[in-house]
Amino acid sequence: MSNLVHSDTIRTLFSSAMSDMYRKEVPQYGTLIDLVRDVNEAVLAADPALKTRLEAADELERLDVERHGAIRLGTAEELFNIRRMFAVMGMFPVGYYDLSVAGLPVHSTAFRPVDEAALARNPFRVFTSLIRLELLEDRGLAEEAAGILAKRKIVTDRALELIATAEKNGGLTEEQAREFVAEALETFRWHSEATVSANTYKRLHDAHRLIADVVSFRGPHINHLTPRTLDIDAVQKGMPERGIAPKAIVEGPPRRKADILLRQTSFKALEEEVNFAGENGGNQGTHTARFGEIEQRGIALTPKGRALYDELLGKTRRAVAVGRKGEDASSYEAELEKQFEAFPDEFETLRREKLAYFRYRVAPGARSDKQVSSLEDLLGSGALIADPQVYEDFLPVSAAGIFQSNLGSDAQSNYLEKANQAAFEEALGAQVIYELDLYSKTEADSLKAALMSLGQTHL
Ligand code: OOG
Ligand code: NI
Repeated sequence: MSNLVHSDTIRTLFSSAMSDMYRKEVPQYGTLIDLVRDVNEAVLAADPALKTRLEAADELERLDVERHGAIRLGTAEELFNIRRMFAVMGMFPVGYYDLSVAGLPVHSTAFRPVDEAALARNPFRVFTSLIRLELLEDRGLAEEAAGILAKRKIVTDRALELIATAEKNGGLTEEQAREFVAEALETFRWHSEATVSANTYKRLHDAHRLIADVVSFRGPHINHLTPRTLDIDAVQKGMPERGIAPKAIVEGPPRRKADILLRQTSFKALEEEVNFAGENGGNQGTHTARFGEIEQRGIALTPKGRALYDELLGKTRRAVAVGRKGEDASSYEAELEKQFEAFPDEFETLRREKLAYFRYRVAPGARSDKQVSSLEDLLGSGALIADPQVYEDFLPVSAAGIFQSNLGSDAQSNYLEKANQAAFEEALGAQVIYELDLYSKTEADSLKAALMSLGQTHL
């Protein structure tokens, strides 16, 4: 069927519809987008070499559309249907994140495009968490919560029909795609009408704020959208000047010359008016869930690089813990910088030491002449270029920090892990893709193609 639109097109329609909706729902998000645009423009103007590199690697165009969002789901069935919904938009579950390490009763994946062309067109991702009622101590409350969740339907009937159509026909027509996006948006909309009474809300909230956030509403409201910046420290600094209160520290690695993985910061959740269910039209209250976040993405690390990252971050966190109100934030930052002196800060070294993933390409105009004896010779001669591969995924410790700060605390804590990937995949109805396989395949394939076109297949 040639009249089907590409899933990338549906994702782009959807991500821009989400952005418009969120801007209306959370005006501070619009302010943040403006700040990020100003910072990105200033960075590119001050660093023409970076601009050239991003342009050559096809990174510049997607910078403005780059966003991720997050939702929290209540049941296995919800996760199952959300997976089917995202598949229509070319987004698949990548990675398993165990947030119980931070004492949070959720585990998560990220729905995102996986192939290179799709990522280059629009990398929109949604960090998706499933609540784990089995980790609640109060079994009675857990059962009550499960009962409330069993009654709601988060995907509209029409969206379910269109999902089935897409599954059957391998896609949607343009008209169907537009209707699908409008229907899908309904799932992520904020509802100020709670489905529970103020009293039930309070009991859920006392058990865990996350539980109240997931269980008390009709659907999994999108809780943030995140633009990508080229200088997160400038955005962190610029937020208070525009009336936005950032969390105490930037999560992830410290500021470096050669950016690695992911750095993230957020502004605190808004207090929103809620109408609780009950007699006489219920009663008013408030709920805090929705916030804004900014990310700066660096190079993806190999298992060896990731092990070094985890080790240095662990050392930092054992040495200094940021308090609830952000106490000790500056000693934490100083410690982080000190620990990460052990992480090479040149892309060249990261490549030689196999700490990070690259994508290879032939230099414009490079010819295949005589055979060379090593890859280093080809790179040295300038015929072959290694571009850093952007890390497209998330980090569990950072994600926990973002969660915490929006649950009202900057406190850092470490708990025992209770990962259960098998249960998560059972609910999902599919296996999650192991993220590092994607980067290593891109590296291997790009190298093979470049060597082929340079006539150096013996390497
Ligand atoms: C998700 C928090 C994690 C990220 O970017 O790591 C996150 C949530 O609060 O639901 O968004
Ligand atoms: Ni996020």
